[in-house]
Amino acid sequence: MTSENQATTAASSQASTAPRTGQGQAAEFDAIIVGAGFSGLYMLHSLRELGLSVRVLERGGGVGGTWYWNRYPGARCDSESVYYMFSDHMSREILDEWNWSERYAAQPEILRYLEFVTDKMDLRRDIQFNAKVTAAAYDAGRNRWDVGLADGSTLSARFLVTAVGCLSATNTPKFPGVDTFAGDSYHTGAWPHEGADLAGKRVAIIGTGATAVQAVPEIAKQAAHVWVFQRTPNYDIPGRNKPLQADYAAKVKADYPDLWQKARLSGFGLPYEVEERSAVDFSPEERQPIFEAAWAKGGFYMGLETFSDYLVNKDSNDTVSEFIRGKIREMVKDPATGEMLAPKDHPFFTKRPPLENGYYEAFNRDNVTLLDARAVPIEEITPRGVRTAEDEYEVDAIVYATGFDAMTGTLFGMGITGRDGLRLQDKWADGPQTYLGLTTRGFPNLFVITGPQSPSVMSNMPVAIEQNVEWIAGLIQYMRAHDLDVAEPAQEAEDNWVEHHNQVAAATLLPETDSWWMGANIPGKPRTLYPYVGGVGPFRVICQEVAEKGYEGLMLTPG
Ligand code: N01
Repeated sequence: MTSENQATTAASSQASTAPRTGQGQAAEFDAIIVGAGFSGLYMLHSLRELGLSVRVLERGGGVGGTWYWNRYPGARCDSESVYYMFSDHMSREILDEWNWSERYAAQPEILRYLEFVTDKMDLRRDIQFNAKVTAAAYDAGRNRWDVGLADGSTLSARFLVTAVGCLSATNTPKFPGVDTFAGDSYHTGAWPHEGADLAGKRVAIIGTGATAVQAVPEIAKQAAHVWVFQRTPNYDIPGRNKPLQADYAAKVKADYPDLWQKARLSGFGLPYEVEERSAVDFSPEERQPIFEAAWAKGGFYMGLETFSDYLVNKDSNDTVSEFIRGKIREMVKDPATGEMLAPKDHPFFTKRPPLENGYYEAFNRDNVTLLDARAVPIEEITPRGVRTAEDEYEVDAIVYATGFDAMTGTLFGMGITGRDGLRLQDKWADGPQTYLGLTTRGFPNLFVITGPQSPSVMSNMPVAIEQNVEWIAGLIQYMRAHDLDVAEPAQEAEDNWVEHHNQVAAATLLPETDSWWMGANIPGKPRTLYPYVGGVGPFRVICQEVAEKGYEGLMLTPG
């Protein structure tokens, strides 16, 4: 832990919102929130506004969540910075005051932003750092959640809100010999705070997802040689990162009221101009300039502002997929490497398309070698490096950019137990069962922010998070106003939501592709689409209607 983090921890140990504690009893709160990233910070602010006593439990030594842990070289957001922040719903003042330096902010700047928000909103005093939740059990008799920490202490609360992020449980494949490597091993999602010295080193990077696409160009600049082990190539779109122009930033600030509203009602939480049209209704000559314009603009415009049916129409998707393959072949000098980097086994956007800033160019360097880990899989990790069926690559460091046990990994790791001892992982053994992705039957007063079956990762995250948090806070406010103590979805409401979620998923091309969105990256994980793909705006409307009907679908009862 850094000295800065130690200081933070000491300061935070004095929580301000006075818990009710008797001798030998657990500290009692109205609400416990797990996680101090974007979600946990806004949830804390919202519940404090309602006058609740709240404790945030954060396993890290500081705020930031994703941005606290993911400190690998090149880490930055893939949503444009001006939309990757809290809206005026958190604070108009912060929105006005904060200025981003780049089109896509890098990790240190996003972390600084979250620390700024934390201090500005005076949130730190209710956050307990280095507090890893190991158990959370619902006691129906007391209508309370008892929460146990790794240090043996316990706390309890009426409401338990998980704000643990979608990508917080790292996944390191169980290669034989993984623990025998004599050099340095790093997972991008748990990067050392003091950094990793890769200068002049021989480095193996395993994985080619959005993380590796950011890390490879930066590591290649320092390392003696980099071997990239690619199992599946992706459709990487140019990010075209650049310093943020002051006049552009000023215009966005002036337009924020409209832009946020547009983002909230959009498909993916971004205020882009989406034209309802299919690529197949245009001739190749008509499509080309549309593709070229989006390619030149950079960012998710390629997926969101060209044609609107890529996820439901394979023929339409084929046109954009072929366009991107052509661009990749153009950018990479060695034709064989370019061909290896061109994805052919899945349609565009059925895996999360990474944004690249120098990824393809990195393969034009003499010190970067692409290896086909699909054709020649990694067989084992040895004390010297990585061994495939054909060769052993002797390296000084291995970087695992191998992703996460997304969306359920961290939740299951917290030991959540509901009514009658029901464990969350048992209830969801065949896949998540939720009502709106926010609640699940058998777990009264448990609320999940950006959980499975809500838009979550299918959205620019802050927009999805604000909607989730405001809905949960609205429900708690409603319960207090009506002297209701217990909220739990009715079986029928939950069944209907799961069915709707599955129907929407089945109407898309997404289930065909092996992706972490489908749970396919973790052996044994139920294969289902984890995020809700019906759109951020439509989801918001559904949730609003539920609230307007007195939280229809939830059984709300006095304690
Ligand atoms: O993880 P991934 P990630 N042998 O799961 C490979 C978000 N994000 O950390 O595709 C060999 O996408 C695996 O291969 P394959 C974003 O939502 C956001 O890169 O399964 N290879 C794949 O190439 C993103 O989608 C930002 O065949 C193995 C890679 O490891 C999500 O995080 C920035 C393997 C894992 O890719 C996750 O991205 C970065 C094996 N045994 C990331 N096992 C922002 O913008 C796995 N792989 C904020």
